Amino acid sequence: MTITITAFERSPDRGRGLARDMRVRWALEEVGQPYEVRLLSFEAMKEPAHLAHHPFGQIPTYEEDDLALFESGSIVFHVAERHTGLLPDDANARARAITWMFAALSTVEPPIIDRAIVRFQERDQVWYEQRLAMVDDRIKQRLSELSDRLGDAEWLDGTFSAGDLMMISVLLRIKGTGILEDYRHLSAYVARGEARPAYKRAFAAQLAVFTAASGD
Ligand code: GTB
Repeated sequence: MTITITAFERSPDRGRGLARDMRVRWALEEVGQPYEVRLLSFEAMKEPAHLAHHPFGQIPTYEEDDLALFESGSIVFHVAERHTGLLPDDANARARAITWMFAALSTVEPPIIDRAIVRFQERDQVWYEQRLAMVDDRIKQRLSELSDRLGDAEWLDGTFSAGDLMMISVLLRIKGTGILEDYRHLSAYVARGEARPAYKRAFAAQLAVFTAASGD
């Protein structure tokens, strides 16, 4: 079985591990599955060959024999289901871990993405500051609720799971903004994720792509 994922040929995050191939790489590293990477330019992402795998012309995609998937959440879920290490065996614990994956993607990530859109696409608008403050308040509301739930536990529900992998991946997008840093339990939680050997291997692999592309 050969697994191939797609990633940016030159990531706009300059190798900071924020593009969504990172969460797929991390999942594959956690379960010990080797993978290959097909690097794509922005132009290639919109060409028919890639659109056949991803209707929206984005990365990441995932190919395994005759299976082709898109959407990082679906890909991580697939990896977690097919291999041991990211979902508990107990049916109820498994359902809760999957719930945390959905929570990360559909409840916590949207305001975090809104913030990036405001900062990069709406900066020239007269209402920029007001809108940014509004979006930041929404993020803080979610972080506060998440922090209350996590408390000083190591992971969201017992042992590390795909739910943690996805939640930490989402939170990393606001690391260094000062927002995450106001929540010490969440900052420590993210740091625990980053300290995992699988995360480090995935991070190094995506950074190597950027370094090679920029000739650094
Ligand atoms: N919901 C999809 C998923 O989870 O897989 C979203 C996929 C997505 O947004 N892909 C982005 C993409 O292909 C790359 S990761 N964009 C090109 C396009 O839409 O044409 C998003 C991303 C991009 C850049 C940074 N950054 O520079 O920090 C972070 C995250």
